[in-house]
Amino acid sequence: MNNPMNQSITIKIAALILSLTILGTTSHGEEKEIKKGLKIAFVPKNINNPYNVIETGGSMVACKEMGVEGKVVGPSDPSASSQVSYINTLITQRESAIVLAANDPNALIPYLKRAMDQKIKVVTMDSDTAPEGRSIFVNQATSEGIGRGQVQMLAKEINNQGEIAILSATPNATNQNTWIKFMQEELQKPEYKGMKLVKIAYGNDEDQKSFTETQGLLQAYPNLKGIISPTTVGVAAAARYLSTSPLKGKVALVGLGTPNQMREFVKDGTVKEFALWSPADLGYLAAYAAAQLASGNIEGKEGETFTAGKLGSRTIGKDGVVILGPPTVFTAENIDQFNF
Ligand code: RAM
Repeated sequence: MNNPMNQSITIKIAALILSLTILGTTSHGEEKEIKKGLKIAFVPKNINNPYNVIETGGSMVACKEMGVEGKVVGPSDPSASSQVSYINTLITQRESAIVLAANDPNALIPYLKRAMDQKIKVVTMDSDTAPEGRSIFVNQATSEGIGRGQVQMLAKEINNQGEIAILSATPNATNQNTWIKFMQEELQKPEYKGMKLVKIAYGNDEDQKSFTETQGLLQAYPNLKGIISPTTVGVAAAARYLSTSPLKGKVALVGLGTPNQMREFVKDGTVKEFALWSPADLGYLAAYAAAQLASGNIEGKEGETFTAGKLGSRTIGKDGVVILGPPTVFTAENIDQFNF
């Protein structure tokens, strides 16, 4: 029984079983550790848009869960030139990662490349740069689905007939411009031949400018039947304008809005439906992606997977894109179930 030879065989078998178990778990993608001492900075398009506050709020929740030191910095106007000085400062502060909602697809690339050259990981969320400016883009949903979905929503309300306009955010916003491209493609379909896009206006994600632009659209195009506003700031301002105008209920308005900003306009009949994803979950997912990159667990390559706390496992797609999930459509029936 106490034969030392037997004992050594038993120990070797035990070690073998243990190593097989560890290998087994690894090949099934166990939760890889987040490095200690990471510092991640979040730079939204601008800091005074309620959408961005909710989004980066989600990022901070994720940082807390992971034991990461997170902070939010950024300009008050959604322009790329205003984001530059924040990026430069974050490079000097030697952050582990920068998570950015880009106000322009190209203008920030030299600065982001400088960050990446200095081993700072770069992730975009909400609004992308060209792929060479970052390792991962955390997209809210497929851009194609968002863009085409907006046209389909409006078409339903106006029976596929009439002049329509788009009230966008800033002229250079990567996300809105990508969605608009897919809206224009969707409008080429034969079933929409009775709909005509007469104007794309820009409210610059400023409440007052979006309000005035809505007024301008309605005055310039008296036959306008519908507006698509794929920005939470724009759609809320357009709804506020329409809600006190004689055109309330006559000109349809759809878009991407937060339930809390849109609730009163759904209740008073100005707006029938609009869509959005959870901005907090978007910020949360981007924080996990950045921390996993900065921990060396992923590189941003297609097919890699990583875990993102309560959102579970995510796979990186083509061009380093990670998708949050399909948006929710809000109507009078379900809006009170949401509070953000
Ligand atoms: C605004 C911003 C943001 C966009 C949402 C839908 O808050 O432009 O980038 O994703 O709208």
